Amino acid sequence: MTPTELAALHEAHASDPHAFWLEQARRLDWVTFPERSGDTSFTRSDFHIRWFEDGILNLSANCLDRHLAERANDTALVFEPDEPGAGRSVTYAELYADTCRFAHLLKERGVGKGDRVMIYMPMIPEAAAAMLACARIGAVHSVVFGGFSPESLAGRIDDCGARVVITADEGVRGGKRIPLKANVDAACDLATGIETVIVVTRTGGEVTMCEGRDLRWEDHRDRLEADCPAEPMAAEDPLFILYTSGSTGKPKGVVHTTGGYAVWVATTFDWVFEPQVDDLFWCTADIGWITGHSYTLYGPLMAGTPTVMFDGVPTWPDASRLWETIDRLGVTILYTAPTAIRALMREGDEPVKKHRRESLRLLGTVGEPINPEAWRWYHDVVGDGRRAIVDTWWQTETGGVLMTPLPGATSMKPGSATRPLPGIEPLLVDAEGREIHGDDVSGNLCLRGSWPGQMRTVWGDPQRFIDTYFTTYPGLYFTGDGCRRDGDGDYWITGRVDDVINVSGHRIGTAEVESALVAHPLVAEAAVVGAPHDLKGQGIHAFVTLNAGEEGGEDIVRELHAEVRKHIGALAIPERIQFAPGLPKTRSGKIMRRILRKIAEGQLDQLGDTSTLADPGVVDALVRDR
Ligand code: 6R9
Repeated sequence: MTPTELAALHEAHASDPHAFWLEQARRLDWVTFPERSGDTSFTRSDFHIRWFEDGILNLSANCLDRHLAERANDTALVFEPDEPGAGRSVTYAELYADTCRFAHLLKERGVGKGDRVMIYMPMIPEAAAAMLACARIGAVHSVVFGGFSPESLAGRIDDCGARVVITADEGVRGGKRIPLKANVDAACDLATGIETVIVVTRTGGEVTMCEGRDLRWEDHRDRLEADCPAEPMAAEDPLFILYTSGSTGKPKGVVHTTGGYAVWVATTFDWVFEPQVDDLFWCTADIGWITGHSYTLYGPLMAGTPTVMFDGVPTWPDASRLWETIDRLGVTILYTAPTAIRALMREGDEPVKKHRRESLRLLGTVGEPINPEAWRWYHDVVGDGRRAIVDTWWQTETGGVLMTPLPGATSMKPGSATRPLPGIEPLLVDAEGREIHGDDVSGNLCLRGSWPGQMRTVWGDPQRFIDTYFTTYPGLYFTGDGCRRDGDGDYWITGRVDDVINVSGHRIGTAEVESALVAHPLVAEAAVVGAPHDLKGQGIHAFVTLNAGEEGGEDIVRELHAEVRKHIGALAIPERIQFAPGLPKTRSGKIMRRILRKIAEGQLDQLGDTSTLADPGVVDALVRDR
């Protein structure tokens, strides 16, 4: 984009937002084009967020049907499995056919508009078809990352009342098998109401099939009709639920609706990546996360840009996996996470340099702040110093990118997401909720107004949505992120300011880890904080107080790891478990995480005022045992 084009977009939004948003909506195929754009109010008495409310459309038709006339046999997605080079391409016609077959199978099992369907799958083409099939018939998909435990899956099933799970026999990552179907079986024992489990064959590994409940995709695929009409959906009909960790309690079901989400993803995909005819787009995010929804799947499919579905890890079989794959497939845009960049940077330049990466034209990063050192390596070594980097800041809640430099229009700064996209109004506020004006300032990042991709509610708990995001600073959406605006007016996200830890770009709630730890019978109390980690960005540091008379040791550490793996998943296992005789508390009994954070960070000279503690002595013990 040129600076003039970007300025024109900002100007168009400022002068007539209604026309601006309807203009963006024209990117999609609508059954009925909307006359309304945004209608939002964040007041307690009349809270609502609606976009393109009178519009009617179907997202799966926008991803598939619209391409069939002219390019049915073009590549829609490229499956790149764990085993390098063992993948295949899937055309729009093929993806359309499988989507329709899945849609019929779901309908046969009684799934209709508004019903929730869980998807617990590896990154295989059938997962894309399953998601698109839900969208096609108006069912609400809820994808759960394969790294989450059966108990986590069960909690999500119960929360949204799903009756169907789509899974695979096993996943394969980094040469290791993941027992997805067995996990689903365990989840079904814990949850209520699952009537159907559809199992796709990935490895052919042995699984138990439960008569009447489970069916094999391959046993039905060929008999199912490869055509299925797309259900006309109101723009505000829910499209999906994606669970994400917050600062309190169990994960919340973030609800995105059809029209606004689709418009925002299509718009941002176009602005940020400027797709071109010969592009092959590779976003390494799993469909279990929002980035996988918006930019591995929906964004590129809507745009007609072939997209890579990668079912592996960047460091397997070796550190040149990404670069070897880029050369073999001819990838033009790579969109990945800082944690992957740091892990690969550690392996040196040689694994990168031995591949040419000629096809690459643009690099992107997402998920956590990127440290300038990693940014420079990404730019200089991976990008040979000549490819732009889009450092895209956004959240599960925002549906798509909100801040990023735009190649050609914004100058890049290593570590800064720079500027908001047109239509997005960030502001910084202080602890008292006052807006901080001017430049070279820091505060909590909020957003004024709304944009089409904004989440609509928390599934089953609309009050929690309002309480979590709109009460800290009334009238504003609070992101949970801290942020600096530098002297040039560019934004630098400094990380979460709430009790969310960003481990390798994955959001983990401290409350969830704490409740997993205290589930162990010997644990009296636990407090969990984030601490800087070279590769993961943040690691989890857990302070655990055992019951009186119990002594911490390796055995208990192992048991606590198992506890976290059971309740959440291996991704939430603490980096460090520190046994503590007591936790620092105020006289009213509140744990002072500020102090624990400083101890975990090793900033022992910055513990601040400890005089208000009920027992200042506990801090000395924590510092000593650190
Ligand atoms: C898309 C996604 C959201 C949180 C967000 C922030 C962090 C994401 C970032 C970034 C700095 C970036 N984050 N992108 N921080 N620079 N470019 O990651 O969604 O999983 O919901 O995480 O990730 O802290 O609040 P989600």
